[in-house]
Amino acid sequence: MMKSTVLFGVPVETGASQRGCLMGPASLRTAGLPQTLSALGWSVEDRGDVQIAPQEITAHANPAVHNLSETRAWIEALEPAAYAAARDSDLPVFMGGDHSMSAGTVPGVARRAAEEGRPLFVLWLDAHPDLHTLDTTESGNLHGTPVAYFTGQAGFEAYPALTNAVAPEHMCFIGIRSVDPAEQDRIQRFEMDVQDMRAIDETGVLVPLRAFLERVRAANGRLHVSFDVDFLDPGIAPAVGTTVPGGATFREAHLIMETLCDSGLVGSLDLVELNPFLDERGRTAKLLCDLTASLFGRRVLDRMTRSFG
Ligand code: Z70
Ligand code: MN
Ligand code: MN
Ligand code: MN
Repeated sequence: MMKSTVLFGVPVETGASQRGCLMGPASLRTAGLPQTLSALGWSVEDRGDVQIAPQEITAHANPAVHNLSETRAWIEALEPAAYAAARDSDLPVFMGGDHSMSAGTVPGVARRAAEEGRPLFVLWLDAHPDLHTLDTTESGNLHGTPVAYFTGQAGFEAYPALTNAVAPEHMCFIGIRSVDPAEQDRIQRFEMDVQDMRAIDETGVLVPLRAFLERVRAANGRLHVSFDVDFLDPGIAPAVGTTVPGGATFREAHLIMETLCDSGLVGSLDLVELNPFLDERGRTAKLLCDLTASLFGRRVLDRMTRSFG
């Protein structure tokens, strides 16, 4: 039976500090993402872009918070869209869009996991843990809040009520290298599995990744991967609003995607924070396509039939 993927675009940029992420889905399509997955033998259905209606401004007790009503509306639109894509295909891809969209996609996928009777695990590949609540964010950029929201922390009365939270112990973060004090407190309080860049340098990416995948497998879990462009080093992925030096290399990122592919555990993927306005001749969009291809089964050599040695 042919494996299937449902794609949709999320042209949201109201969670980010700079404009441009709304062009992310168009850039991924121009780079050939749907055709790349078809060529790997997948059945591909592109459902187009999710849209929201124009919103009125809503104030919040934290005056830094901005674009709150847009974020609410995106969460309300994305939760059912992600749920349906996860129900209808083996490995849906949510093409962003800034990272605030994961406050909608992850709960949607979590609802599907609950229906299957499986726990949802989330691998967060990012320079940032995105663990602010609406009360602790200092920038007010709501792409810094999705993980605190979908793990069920207090302080999200202004977001839609959460139906299916992700257990904090079912999270794994890799690539972290920019953490605010309030986020640091939450990481410690909830004993979340956070692999910062120092840990990656000490052990390589495979040690923590394999340990996490074993936990997912042992729990018969479903795995969602949320891939922020700033996980990558800005030298190979310039199309991102906040560049943080010391990111993942081309080879580390491919190795992670190939290992995830081999695990067979991944049930959904976010591609977020691509800002095509800042790209150089489409190179970041093309790199995201290639990394997604590795997750969908592209490999350099067929290791089963490699014959000498
Ligand atoms: C910082 C904040 C952030 C990008 C997430 C950064 C948040 N913690 N930036 N993703 N690109 O403003 O809350
Ligand atoms: Mn992020
Ligand atoms: Mn980030
Ligand atoms: Mn558990």
